[in-house]
Amino acid sequence: MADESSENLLDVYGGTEVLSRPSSKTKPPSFYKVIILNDDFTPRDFVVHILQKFFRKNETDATHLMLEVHNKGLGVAGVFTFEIAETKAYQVNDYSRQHQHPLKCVVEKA
Ligand code: TYC
Repeated sequence: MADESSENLLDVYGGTEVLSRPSSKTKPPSFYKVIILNDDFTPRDFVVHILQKFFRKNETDATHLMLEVHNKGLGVAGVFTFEIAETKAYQVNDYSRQHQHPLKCVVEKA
């Protein structure tokens, strides 16, 4: 992907350099939810640990979210730009597998 700064146009106007960019090329970032799924085997305290380690929740918020996921089947751990969401989901799934737990995260457009 081209560096954003390389797309800037350099205008020289009255001795002053002005950086400008065609407004039609700019688009707002899209956001993606990292959704954590319930299962019957992952220990509750491991889920709380995941929410603290990868999603920077405090223990109270992590415990509330873990119980919501346990009761409803799924919950939103966080909302991020695409690459960060994909990386978080990959890291959680990998870490859970390394610890022999079936806990899974998925990514969905917000
Ligand atoms: N249902 C699990 C249990 O009873 C706990 C759990 C909560 C698992 C949330 C996954 O995303 C999850 N041990």
